[in-house]
Amino acid sequence: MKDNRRKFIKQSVLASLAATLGTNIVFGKNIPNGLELLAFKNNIADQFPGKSNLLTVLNDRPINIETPAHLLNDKLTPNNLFFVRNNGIPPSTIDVNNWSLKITGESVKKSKTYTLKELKSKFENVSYHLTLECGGNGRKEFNPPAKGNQWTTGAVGCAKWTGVRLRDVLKDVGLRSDAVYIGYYGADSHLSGSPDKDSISRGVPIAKAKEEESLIAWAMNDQDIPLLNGYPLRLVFGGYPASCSGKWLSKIAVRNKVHDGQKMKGSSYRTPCKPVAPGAKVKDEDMCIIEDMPVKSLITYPKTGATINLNQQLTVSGHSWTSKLEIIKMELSIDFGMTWTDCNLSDSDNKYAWQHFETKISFPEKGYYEVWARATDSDGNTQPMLLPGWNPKGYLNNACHRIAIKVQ
Ligand SMILES: Nc1nc2c(c(=O)[nH]1)N[C@H]1C(S)=C(S)[C@@H](COP(=O)(O)O)O[C@H]1N2
Ligand SMILES: [Mo]
Repeated sequence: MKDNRRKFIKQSVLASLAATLGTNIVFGKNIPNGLELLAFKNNIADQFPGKSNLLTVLNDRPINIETPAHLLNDKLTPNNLFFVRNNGIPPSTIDVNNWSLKITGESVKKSKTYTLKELKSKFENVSYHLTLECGGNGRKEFNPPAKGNQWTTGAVGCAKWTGVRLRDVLKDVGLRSDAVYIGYYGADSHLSGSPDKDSISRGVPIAKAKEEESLIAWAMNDQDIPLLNGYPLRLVFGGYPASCSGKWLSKIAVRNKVHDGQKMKGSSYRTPCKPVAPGAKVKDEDMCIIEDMPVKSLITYPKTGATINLNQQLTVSGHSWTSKLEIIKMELSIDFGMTWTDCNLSDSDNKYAWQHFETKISFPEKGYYEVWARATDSDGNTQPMLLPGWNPKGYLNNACHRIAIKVQ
């Protein structure tokens, strides 16, 4: 029966929608008046330059966007799918021709400033595949809940980063023997708009700064870094929480003490030095700065909720990463962790690159299953099946990733 009360879209509107989509809308004449097409809903690309519509926006002030697990299946995460974690407001105008980086602080012999052009020409240009993961990735699972962006699994990505080694630049500047830490400053502004406050100013111990893979980078996957990921210049430290990898990098201070910039204190990027009971109040002096990120893995194919037939084998793929040398074992379970099957695992391209796993699995009978994934690294660290230790801000959740599968 025809519903005559429904009002349909005008022919002229339909034509313009089709033109925008670049294709014919097959049953377009049935579109009710006022219905917003899904293709135009939540148009992330308009609001957040360089980012795909398929990402999940957790917050728009500051901008925090995560990547659904099934969109992380690429070996290197494309720029438009890479997550965004901002603490403040990105710079609105960027004069790339006059961009400079100042290296200063108590522990440099003399401050020195480099233009972007000088950095590119003066030092060896290098590329590494480096995984960046926000310390708060997986926060959503903690109980009692932790305040902050409720990241599920998508505050992680691995890209090819190109730039110069931080250690080459520090050597050129000349450090004093008392240097223990570096702290970064970026050109983004504090949410309050106050010019005297940094949105974030974190850093790493000097030994981490001097690692071979620690970069000052200007390119991501052979393109300019997207504005929201720190264009035109950023730090990249694999293996440490991504909060150390300063974006819109304008200044580095070489410190003779642990850097004391914005978000280095209190419960920011710090966890209890010793395990505590869920919900416990932890004294300030009992909190330690997060350094190495824990071993972890992610199933990126199939998407959770997939249905397959009993006579089919299911190909499961994903990535695993660690702050240690490499992942040496990758396993899947379909029986809630009672038994585990080894997966094929690729070598790592370089330290801090994620490694890819793929395997085919079969199911014994029809019904509901969960596929769980567990990585083990070269130091013997492995992932907890359920939640790891609770901490006030919900950092470092490296529990096994799970997807739901229905076999029919
Ligand atoms: N200048 C600046 N650098 C920053 C941030 C920021 O807000 N401002 N956020 C940090 C945090 S908490 C994370 S997790 C990473 C996120 O990097 P991405 O947005 O490129 O994914 O950038 C770090 N570097
Ligand atoms: Mo972060």
